[in-house]
Amino acid sequence: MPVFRLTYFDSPGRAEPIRLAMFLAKLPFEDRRLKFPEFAALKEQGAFPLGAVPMLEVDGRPIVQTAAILRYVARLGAPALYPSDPYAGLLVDSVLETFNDTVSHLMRPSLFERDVAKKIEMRRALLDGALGAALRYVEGLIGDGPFLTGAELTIADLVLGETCRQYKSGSLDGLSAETLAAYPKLARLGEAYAAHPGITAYAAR
Ligand SMILES: N[C@@H](CCC(=O)N[C@@H](CS)C(=O)NCC(=O)O)C(=O)O
Repeated sequence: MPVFRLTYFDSPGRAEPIRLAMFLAKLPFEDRRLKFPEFAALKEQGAFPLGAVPMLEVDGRPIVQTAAILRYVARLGAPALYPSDPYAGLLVDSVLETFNDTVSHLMRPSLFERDVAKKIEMRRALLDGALGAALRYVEGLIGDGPFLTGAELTIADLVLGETCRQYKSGSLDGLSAETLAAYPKLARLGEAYAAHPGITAYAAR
């Protein structure tokens, strides 16, 4: 097995689904968590191929792009995390792109807004617009549940489950359990995710 080092900030963000997937896949890895000044200094030195993290070093070779890393981890150690059925795989990939690309870009300005009232207003506008559309889209993709493609947890559920957890935690002003209530399949997925034995084992480690 290669030697793995995952580099990210000391926060969940894009890295948490990767940390979870590696835990579920039983792949030992160094969980390197940088404070922002350390990240900035390393970025300046060219440590990150595209200037961003997460970055997974595989036997020292730096690899980036969250969704690609997630699929690699699933292929390597936890096949159930990525469906063998092509259509189910399409749903998983579409959800990953929706969150890693569309939703991340939408959320970015409000993450940097320091005025809480403005932040909440920005998020209200997002829910009325493009973020609401993204959540409705994902809600429409979820079948009989509890997870995106059925009974098995996939890498897309790690992203969706972490999103639900964040909304419910109150850490994102303007996004809450109440927000999720408008998307009942997503809310139910979030509950099934929080109760999944692999996820509770990760939380208790
Ligand atoms: N397409 C990349 C985007 C990575 C990304 O935007 N990372 C952010 C953190 S979530 C970052 O490193 N930002 C700091 C910077 O760009 O200086 C992925 O999916 O992994």
